[in-house]
Amino acid sequence: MRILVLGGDGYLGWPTALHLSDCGHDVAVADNFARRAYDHEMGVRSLVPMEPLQVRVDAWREVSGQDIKAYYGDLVDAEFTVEMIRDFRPDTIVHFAEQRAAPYSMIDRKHAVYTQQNNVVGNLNVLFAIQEVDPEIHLVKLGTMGEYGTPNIDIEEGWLEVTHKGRTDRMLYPKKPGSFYHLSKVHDSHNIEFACRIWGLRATDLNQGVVYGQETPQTVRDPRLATRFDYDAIFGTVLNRFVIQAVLGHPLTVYGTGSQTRGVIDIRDTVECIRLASENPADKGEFRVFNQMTESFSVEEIAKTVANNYHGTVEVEYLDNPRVEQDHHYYNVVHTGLVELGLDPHLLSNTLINSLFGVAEQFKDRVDLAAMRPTVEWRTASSPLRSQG
Ligand code: NAD
Ligand code: USQ
Repeated sequence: MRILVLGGDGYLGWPTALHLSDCGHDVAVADNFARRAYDHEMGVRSLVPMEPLQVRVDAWREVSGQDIKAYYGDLVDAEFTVEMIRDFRPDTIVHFAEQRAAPYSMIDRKHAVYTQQNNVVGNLNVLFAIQEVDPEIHLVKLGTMGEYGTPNIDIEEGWLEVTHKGRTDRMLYPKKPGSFYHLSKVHDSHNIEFACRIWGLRATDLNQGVVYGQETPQTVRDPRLATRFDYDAIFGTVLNRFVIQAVLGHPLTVYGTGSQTRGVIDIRDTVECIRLASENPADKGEFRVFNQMTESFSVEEIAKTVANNYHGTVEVEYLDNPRVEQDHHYYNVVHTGLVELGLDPHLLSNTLINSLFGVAEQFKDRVDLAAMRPTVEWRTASSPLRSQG
């Protein structure tokens, strides 16, 4: 298949492009390097050093003999988006290219507006470009489990059968997201479902849980193929943050009671889920939703797993939760769709955590400890960043 990976320079987009290329697909990536610019804005950097995209692509050619074409441009630029799709003529578009950090979207008005503009307009441009160039193209879009929030009923895969006053309908599952970022994904889902309904497009929305891990079988083939490892309080995700904190002898920063529960997934399963969704496209006119997570844990359980697997002493610090989120809530998620397509999940095991400890040990001297403490407060409309105060 010809597969275009939007956001192909990112944490997940790059390893996904390598996995798809390794499986024999003809792959192109596109990116505007916004993520590298946020690092400059926040004064942080990936724990693991990353090469520029062109060096990565050249290294992959050297290692595998496979070419990955690279497009540089912004999806918010409609002309760029449509011309790129016309040029590459993909069978499938995998769309990762959004601002993805909840804390970044909650810094202040400017960052909330940027996040929603970037994500919602970029996604709309992709939908219009598909309709214009070839409505048969299958869109595989990265959504998030955080679209649902933590309702007091089971979370289904995107749709819910509702009986109300004796009548029944199949409706989009109600959403209760927890940040302006998560809200941008809800808006995207509605726009995609509408495009499927009115234009007959085919789309898969992958509501992914929190990703952990850093290495895949392809990225370890050469250090130049490494993907990023974010550990700072804005972009770092919880398990990866706890791993580097343990290695540094820094207390694990559990927000609130740590009883809030999230769906999680290993990065090696992320790339495989994308392959499965791409090779088994949605039907014409179908808005298909999968919950892309393999297990759920409370934040406290994640902290304990990391602490129990580390050879040294690990402390846990319970910080006042800077976010507004429910604790001690019900959480039961249906996530059978991708397993039915063939996913054989890697569950959170000692092996994975141990390999992550190894990565963190190797690069711990690159850590900026000041970037570890949370600075973004959900309850205020403007949070001072450390560079400002
Ligand atoms: P990332 O920030 O590392 O990668 C996103 C890439 O998209 C970056 O390289 C960025 O430069 C690019 N990009 C952003 N806006 C763009 C635009 N307008 N035009 C072109 N390129 C643009 O993020 P990630 O962790 O790889 O996440 C990828 C996707 O998966 C996101 O949509 C995110 O919401 C979703 N997701 C991530 C996680 C996670 O834990 N990392 C979990 C669930 C869902
Ligand atoms: N948390 C801590 N301590 C920390 C960091 C986080 O207790 O040091 C807690 C948070 O309060 C939250 C949970 O851990 O309850 C997850 O936080 P996170 O920062 O790891 O993840 P989140 O903000 O939810 O966002 C990440 C990705 C995002 C993706 C989402 C999937 O950045 O792109 O959409 O995971 S989900 O959580 O399913 O919505």
